[in-house]
Amino acid sequence: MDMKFSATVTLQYDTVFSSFSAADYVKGLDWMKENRLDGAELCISNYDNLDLGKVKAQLDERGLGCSTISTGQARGLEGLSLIGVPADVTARTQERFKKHIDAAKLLGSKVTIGLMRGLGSLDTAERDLDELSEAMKPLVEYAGKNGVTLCLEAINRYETALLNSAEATVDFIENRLGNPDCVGILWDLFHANIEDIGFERSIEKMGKKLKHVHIADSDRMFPGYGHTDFETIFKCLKKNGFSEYCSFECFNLPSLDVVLRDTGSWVQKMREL
Ligand code: LER
Ligand code: MN
Repeated sequence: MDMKFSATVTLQYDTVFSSFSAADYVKGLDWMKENRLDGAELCISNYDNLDLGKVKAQLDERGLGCSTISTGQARGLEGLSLIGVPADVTARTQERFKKHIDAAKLLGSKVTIGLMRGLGSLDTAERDLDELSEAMKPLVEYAGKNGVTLCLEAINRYETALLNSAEATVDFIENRLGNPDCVGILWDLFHANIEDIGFERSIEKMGKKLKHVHIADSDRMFPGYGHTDFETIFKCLKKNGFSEYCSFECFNLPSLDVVLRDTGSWVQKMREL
């Protein structure tokens, strides 16, 4: 099976990572279909006023899947976090992740665990990781029971003290979580450019644990406007049999027009490598 491509679209609150506002998300789905993407990465903050059945129908009508649910908005909006917060906030965060898992089951997608895991600090990193593995236990059990994959995102040191590199994330999954099948890695090429020793080395190290890729150049612009060598990375992903989603999560830079105009042809180029 070949790898698939998606792009970020947000359902409730605007984000710099989407080319469409939340109010215009259906236009975003149309654009993805026109540009022959395979699916949408959906930013969902909460389920209070969300008709998930309708969203699923809108994806289906366009032949689009959902790659993963991006969950981090509720950290800023509601202060949700798995660690470093009072027990009742951890519990509410776990409940929110369970709702994401239910939604992912319906959509046939994965669930991202990014900044909503908590930020930790350099001084307390060991304890923070213990706390995180404890807080993740019920989520891992629930995801496993429901056949949903949780994607732990490696995020650079300027945003969180926990799980910065691909290597650190592999180590956490193997040695602290007990290597469950339902937990994999979201590898963001922007963060990897800052933290990883080498792209190819990381792909090899992650192996089958690599479940989702975020596409952005070294400066978080659209591919080709920084110094990341995408051809080499994508050839290596293919050589390693990667058949999950690669999803655009870049700024609308150098311009919104460039992103809207060039995504389809860039994806085609990567497919043909
Ligand atoms: C989310 O996928 C991410 O990469 C973070 O940098 C967002 O703050
Ligand atoms: Mn990312």
